[in-house]
Amino acid sequence: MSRAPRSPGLGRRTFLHGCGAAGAGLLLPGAFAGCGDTPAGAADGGVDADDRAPPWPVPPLDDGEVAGGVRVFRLELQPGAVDLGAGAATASYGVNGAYLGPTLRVRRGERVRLEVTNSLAEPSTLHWHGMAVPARGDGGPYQSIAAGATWSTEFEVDQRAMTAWYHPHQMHETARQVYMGMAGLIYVEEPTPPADLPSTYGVDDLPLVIQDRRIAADGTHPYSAGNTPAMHDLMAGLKGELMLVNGVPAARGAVPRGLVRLRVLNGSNARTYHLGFADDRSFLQIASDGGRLAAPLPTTRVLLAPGERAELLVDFSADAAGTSVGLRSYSGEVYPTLFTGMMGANLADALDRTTFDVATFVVGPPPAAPFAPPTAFEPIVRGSASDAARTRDVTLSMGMGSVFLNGTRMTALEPVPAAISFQIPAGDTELWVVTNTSGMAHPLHVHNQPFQVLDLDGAPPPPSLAGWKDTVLVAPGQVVRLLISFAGAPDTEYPYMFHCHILEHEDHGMMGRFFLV
Ligand SMILES: [Cu+2]
Repeated sequence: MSRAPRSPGLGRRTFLHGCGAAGAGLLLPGAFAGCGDTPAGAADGGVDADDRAPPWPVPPLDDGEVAGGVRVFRLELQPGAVDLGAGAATASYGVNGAYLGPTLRVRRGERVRLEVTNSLAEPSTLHWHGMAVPARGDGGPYQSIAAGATWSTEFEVDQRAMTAWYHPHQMHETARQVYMGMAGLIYVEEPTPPADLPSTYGVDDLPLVIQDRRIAADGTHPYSAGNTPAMHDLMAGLKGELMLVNGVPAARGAVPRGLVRLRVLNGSNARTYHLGFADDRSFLQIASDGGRLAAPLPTTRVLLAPGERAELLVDFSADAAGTSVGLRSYSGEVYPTLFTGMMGANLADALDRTTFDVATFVVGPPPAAPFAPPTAFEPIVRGSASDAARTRDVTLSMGMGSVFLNGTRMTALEPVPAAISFQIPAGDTELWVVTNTSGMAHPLHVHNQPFQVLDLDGAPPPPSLAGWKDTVLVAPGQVVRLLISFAGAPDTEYPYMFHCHILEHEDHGMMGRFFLV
């Protein structure tokens, strides 16, 4: 197993913190690359010079190894133990480490092979969320990897620059396996990095994998061995009050006193975040799930449901060195639209109704070469309903202590009810009318190709939803129409999946499949 290269963001103080935990027999998630060496790049970005803040904790960056014209990544699913702040060991799963996994960097136009070795004592998978891949290489529930086995997929990267991610998609076990810690980011880049955006990993291009956890004083959680989440947690989706960013509780780290690019993934099982800064500063949203927006969007909030990503540009140049800037979720502001009626009120928790802290940025010295905020991107050609060859209805509902998709559930790989097993001619464009009749919001994710949100309750999407998406939050009572061009090769043997990305709902069968034929 090749070691992922160290990222420049893992500097001296992170490793000291991690080493202390490792000395006690635990691996701290921030200490992915182990202890002992200080990366040469740590001082280059200037972020390590501030004595009051450690570098921003990031997963290691993995560029794979190029052999025979193919960029090969070797990923191992493995058990571990982490201290998530309880002061006790939490049994975990990770990818090439104890918790989470490396950030994989791939480039448009190149061939990539992903080799996944399952060193767990149970079957699992890795799904490439947001990646356009052949159905048999999608890493969904039909590509289960037995304990001890190695599975691989090879494909050409043929999509825009964007931020994707990977996580297990094992039938009925996704929520638990992700909760245990298996997830990581995939950076899809153009062949040459963009000159107009900060893109030095771990310095001014920072991943933020946001997860909430419910960890007891003894380090256990509702998915620990021997535990089963309560029915209420399965219905609401398991939420907790401990915020992790990149696997680190109360994440805090330095950023350069300039323009910083944040690649934010909501990697939580069930919680939706309404992110903004404690001082309500404006920032630019530059990308949604599927890549750049049509133009940088000035805003003070970004709503992220489980599975969704956003890229943000935050300007710290006007902040004095040493200033702490909090990242928060203003969840209470969106509570009335995400939870309605008696059912919604019952499925929300205290954090869903309030504002809470997620992470803290500490402003360090200015960068050597400052970036100017971009003012324009390439336009996005918007499709229309008349582009669709046909219309399909997808109804998300809850009742009788369960979740439903088109009135039924996918409870096994076979047989699958016809209402949630679609045959779609490859190359066709379809209009999906997604209706949520329940009292809580559901993020619908469609595998493989991105889609456009045509409208929400008949109104055109706000700019944050007008770019390319692969996961869309559908509010209670809302009707969201999606325009999806099903690119990819026909395969009548292996399907792609679409499902609610509240992982407990997915595991309960709020999921369907489609074949490209
Ligand atoms: Cu759901």
